Amino acid sequence: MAVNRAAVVDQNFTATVSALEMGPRRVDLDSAVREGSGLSARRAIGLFESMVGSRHLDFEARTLKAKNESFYTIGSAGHEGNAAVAAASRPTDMAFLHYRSGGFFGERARQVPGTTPLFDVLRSLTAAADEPIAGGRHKVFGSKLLQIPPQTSTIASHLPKAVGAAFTLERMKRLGLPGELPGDAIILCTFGDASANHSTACGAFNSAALATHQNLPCPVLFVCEDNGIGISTRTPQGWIATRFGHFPGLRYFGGDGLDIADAFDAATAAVDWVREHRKPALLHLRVIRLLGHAGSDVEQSYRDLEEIEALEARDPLLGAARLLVEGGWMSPAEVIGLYEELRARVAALGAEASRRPKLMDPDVVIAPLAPYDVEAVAAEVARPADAEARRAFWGGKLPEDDRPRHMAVQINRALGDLLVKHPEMMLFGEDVARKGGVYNVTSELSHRAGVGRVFNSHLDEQAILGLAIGAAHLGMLPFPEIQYLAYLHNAIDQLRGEACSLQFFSQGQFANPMVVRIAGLAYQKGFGGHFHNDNAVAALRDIPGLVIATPSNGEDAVGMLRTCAALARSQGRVTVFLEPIALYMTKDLHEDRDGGWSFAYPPPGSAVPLGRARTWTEGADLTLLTYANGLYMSLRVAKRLEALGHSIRVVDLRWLAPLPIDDIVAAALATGKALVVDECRVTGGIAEPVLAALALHAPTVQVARVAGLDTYIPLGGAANVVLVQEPDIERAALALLEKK
Ligand SMILES: Cc1ncc(C[n+]2csc(CCOP(=O)(O)OP(=O)(O)O)c2C)c(N)n1
Ligand SMILES: [Mg+2]
Repeated sequence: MAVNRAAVVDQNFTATVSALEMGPRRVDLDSAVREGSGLSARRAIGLFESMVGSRHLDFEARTLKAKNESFYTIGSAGHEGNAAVAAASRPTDMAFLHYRSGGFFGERARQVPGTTPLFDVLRSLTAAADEPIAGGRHKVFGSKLLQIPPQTSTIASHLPKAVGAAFTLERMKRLGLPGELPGDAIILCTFGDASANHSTACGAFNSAALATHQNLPCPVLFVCEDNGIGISTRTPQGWIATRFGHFPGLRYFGGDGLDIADAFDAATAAVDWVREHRKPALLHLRVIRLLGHAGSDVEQSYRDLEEIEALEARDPLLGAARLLVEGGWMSPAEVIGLYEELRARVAALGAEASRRPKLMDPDVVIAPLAPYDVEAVAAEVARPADAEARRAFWGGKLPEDDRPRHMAVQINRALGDLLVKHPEMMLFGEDVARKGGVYNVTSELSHRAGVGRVFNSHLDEQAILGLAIGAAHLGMLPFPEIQYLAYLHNAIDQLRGEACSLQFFSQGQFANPMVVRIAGLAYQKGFGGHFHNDNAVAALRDIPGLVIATPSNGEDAVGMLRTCAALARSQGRVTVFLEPIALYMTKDLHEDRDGGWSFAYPPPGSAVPLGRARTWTEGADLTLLTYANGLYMSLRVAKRLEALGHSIRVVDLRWLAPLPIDDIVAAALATGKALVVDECRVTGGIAEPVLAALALHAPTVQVARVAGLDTYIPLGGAANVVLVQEPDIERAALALLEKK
C-alpha cells in the first residue's frame, strides 16, 4: 500500500518544529519579522495561522474523503505562501483564484470580520447545501464579501475576465460611472505554472500587455504559483522566469513562496506597483506541491521517493515556523499548540459540515442557473430612457418617425436606444467602431455614444468575451460582438464554462449579464464558404441557461434585443443574439420592391417576450415551424401553397432557447400537421428538440422536417445543395398535406 504522504508531512511538521531552537524571546510584534523585510511579526503570525488553517483543510479533505464525506482533494499544500498575496492586497481587490489558493482565501477572510473561511471551505468540500458561495454545487473558493468570485476547474479560463475587469475598472472611472470597488482597487488572479502556457492565459497576458502599449490602464496582477509541475508534467526549469522576466508591457516580480517574508515583500512590491501605475504585472511565486496533484494521484508513479522527500523537507509551513521560532516570536510549543488547535477546530467543523444537508431537489439545484422573473423583466423593458438624451443621441430624428427599414438599420437603432438607456452599456468587438461592423450594423454608434463605450477590440474572441465577463462583474452591461458564428468556437468556453456558470456556482451572488451579438447563419449571396455561412448551433444549445435569440426581421429584432438587455440587467442572464446575416439588408418578401421585409421601428417600451413564438399566418391545413431565414423562405412558400388552395400556418419560433414549446404544440395541434423548417443542421439543429416536443406533447400530429445536411458549407452554388431551399420546403409541405 502506498505510504500516506499527508501523514508523513503532518508528522514531519511536528517533529521538526519540536526540535527547533527558539531565539531570544521577542514581544515587539510590530517589528519586522526579519531585518529588511516589510513583514511585521504580528502579521507573520497571522499569515502563519492562515497557512496552517489551509493545511489542515487539506488533511481533513482526505480524512473526510476516506469516509466518503468529501468530494474533492485537490489542495493547497506547499502553496500556502500565497497567503502573503492576500496580506499584501485588500479585500476590495477583486481576486480570481487558483484551486490552490487556500492560504490566500483564509488570509483575506482574516481581514474581514465575521467571516468563517474554515467552515466555508469544509462545507464546500462536503457539498453542503448551506455552503455560502456555491451552495454545494462545486468546490470553489468564493465569497461576495471578500470579492472572490468562484472559479471553475478549467485552468486559465479566468485570466481573460481578470484582464477584462481590470480594464473596466479604469474605463468606468473615465465614463464617470460609480462602481462597487474603490477607485484604486486592482484585480488579482492566481494560476499555476503549467496553466501559464495555456493559450487562454497567453491571450490574457497579451491583452494586458497590449493595453499597456496603448496607454490604456489595466491594473491586473497575474500571480503565477510555480510549483514546477502540472499533474505529472514538469515545467522546464526556469521557464516561467525566462518567459515573463522580460515580457514587454508586463512588469515582472519574483518571490519565494516558501519564505513568507520574501513572499510578502515581493507581493507588496507587485501589488503596490500595479495599484500606483495602473498597469499589469506578473508575480512569480516559487512554491512546491505537496501531497501530489490530488488525493487520488499516486505521485510516486512519476516522481521518485527521494524527490518527494526532498520537497517535503522544504514545506513552507516549516519555513514559516522556523522564522517565527528562531526569531524569538513564538516557541515551538506555541507553534505546535496553534497547529493542534487548528487541527481540532477543523476536525470539529469538518464533522459539522458533513452533517449539513445536501442538495437533493433538482429544482433547487438548477434554481440559480437561469432566473426569470417575468414582471421584473417587463418592468425593465418599460423603464424609459431620458427623452432629452434620446433626442440628442439621434440628432432630433427619432427612429420611430422614419419609414419602414431593413433589419440591419433597426438593430442599429435598438442598440443606440439601449446605449442611451444604459449609461453602463459598452459595445465592443472586431471592427464595430468606425467601420460599424462588417455589415454596418453598428455604424455611427461609436460616434454617437463615444469611443469609450463603443470600441474596437483586438482580434481575440476569448479576450472579447473575457472583457464582457470582467466588465459585467463590475456592474457594466456589455454587448460584445463576435464577427461570425464560426469564430465563436475558439472562445466558446468563455461562454459555456465561465459566463453561463457564474450564477449557478455563486447562487446569483455574482452575475455577468451580457448580450453577445453574433452575425451568423447561412444563405449569404455572393459571399460564401463555411466560415461566413455557419449554421451549426448545437454547441450553443448545449450551454445550460444560455438564451439564444434568432430574429428574422427588423421589428422582432428590436423587441427581442430589448428583452435580452432587460434579462441581462434584471436577471443577470447571458444571451447569444444570433443575427441572420442574409436577412440584414433584405427589404422585400415576395417580389422586388414590395417592401415586405421592411418594418417600422417599434417605439421604446415595447418588446418581444422571452420564449414566445410569432404566428405569421393562421392557416388550418399545415403548420410550418421555423425561424430566421427559414421563416422568410416559409412565408414565400406558404404564399405559393395558398395559391394552390392550401391553408398554411407559419410560425416563427424566434427563440432557440428557451424554445416556445407551448406555442409550438398549440400551433401543431391547430392543423394536425407540422413541418419543421430548420435551416441549421440535421444533427444538433432545432428540428430535433421541436420534434421531440411534438412527440411528447402532441403525438397525434403528423410531422416532417427539412434541415441542412451535416456538412461544412461549401463555396458558391454548391451551398444551395446542402442547405434547405424553398423547393425543398414546398415538396415536403405538399407531401405532408397529401398524407392521410
Ligand atoms: C483547460 C484544462 N485542461 C486540463 C485540465 C486538467 N488539469 C487540471 S489541473 C492541471 C495541471 C495544472 O498545472 P498547474 O497550472 O501547474 O497548476 P498546479 O496544479 O500545479 O498548481 C490539468 C492539466 C483543466 N483543469 N483545464
Ligand atoms: Mg504547477
